[in-house]
Amino acid sequence: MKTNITFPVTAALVAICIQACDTTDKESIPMVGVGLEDVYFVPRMKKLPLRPELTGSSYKWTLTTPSGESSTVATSRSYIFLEAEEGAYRLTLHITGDDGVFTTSTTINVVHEEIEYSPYISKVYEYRPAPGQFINQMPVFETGDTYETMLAKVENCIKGTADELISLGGWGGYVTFGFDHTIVSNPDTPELRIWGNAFYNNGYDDKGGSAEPGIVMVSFDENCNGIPDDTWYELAGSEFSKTMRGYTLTYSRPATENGTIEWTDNLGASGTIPHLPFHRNGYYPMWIEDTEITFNGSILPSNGTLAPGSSTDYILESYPWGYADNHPNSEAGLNSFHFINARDISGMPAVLPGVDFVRVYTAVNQVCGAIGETSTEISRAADLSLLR
Ligand SMILES: [Ca+2]
Ligand SMILES: [Ca+2]
Ligand SMILES: [Ca+2]
Repeated sequence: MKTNITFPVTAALVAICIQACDTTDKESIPMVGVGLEDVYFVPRMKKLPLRPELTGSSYKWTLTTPSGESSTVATSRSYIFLEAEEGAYRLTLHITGDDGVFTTSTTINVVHEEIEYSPYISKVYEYRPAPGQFINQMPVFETGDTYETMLAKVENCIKGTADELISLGGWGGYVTFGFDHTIVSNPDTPELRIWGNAFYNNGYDDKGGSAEPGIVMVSFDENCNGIPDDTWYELAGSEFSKTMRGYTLTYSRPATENGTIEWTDNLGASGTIPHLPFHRNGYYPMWIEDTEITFNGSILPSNGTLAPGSSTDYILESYPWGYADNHPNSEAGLNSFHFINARDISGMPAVLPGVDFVRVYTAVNQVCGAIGETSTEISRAADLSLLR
């Protein structure tokens, strides 16, 4: 490789595009720097997307932290700077082209946010529950409600510390939420906690009672548009090796509001969610006009078993770790989630710089006698780094 040869451009012609990547304000116009800025300022836990206009055959971004540690952080043309710790970071980009290597550097000052972040959910993006005994109840559907009004109700339930449970219904039903900042990945400790309503039965030796495990998925807003339209990753839990991916299930609207819910899956199986005598509401989401609802995802083995000595009472056993609504809220560690467990669609480990969107869905497909279908509930979530 030739050295000591610069590109036939000057630094003034190199544009590092700066896009204000604030998921709370999609209207903010990207600020484009023409010429290389010496200094940038960005709040902690906010993304700073960087992309040179200069084209090369390869790129290398090297970051030096405030404590002086240097490492290569990207070898792609674009790089999204994201740091949780305040301080001055030195970023260098090497672009290799036909005529040699062009090098440019900048200082990025990570500063404290102007308005203090909330550790808790700030926005609910989607609520797509499957049918279930608590659907249209948690939250309550009222005449005139639409998808938008139901979404607002769900947000009121789980935003901040409101702590009102929402139900996701049977297998596949989900909710998608986010925070007022990016939860930055931390290889050393779990980053996310989710609250539900699981409990252990007294007198039962193993951990179990009402565990309704939900799979947690995470996504990084890599196109910086504030919308969950990016790649999703499943957080592997203790049952990952027994999890079947690529499961698809379709529920049909019953002929009458209080009718039995029928479903079919992509394995050729079919079944029902029977209507329980003590939950008289309709089980099919009443704001959904489609006559079928289809979900895709992973399915966990069933966790319901008949209680010892009983022919009617069920124990829903807790899986060891890695699922929402699977252990009581008093078990903080067992309701915490670590992004190092992210897996891509083929089940391979994936490294995420941070998480902007979290999705939880009911992960078992079972009906347990008089307690009916198993349905994940959640009431709150938090960025653990802001609770320490
Ligand atoms: Ca996006
Ligand atoms: Ca439930
Ligand atoms: Ca539950």
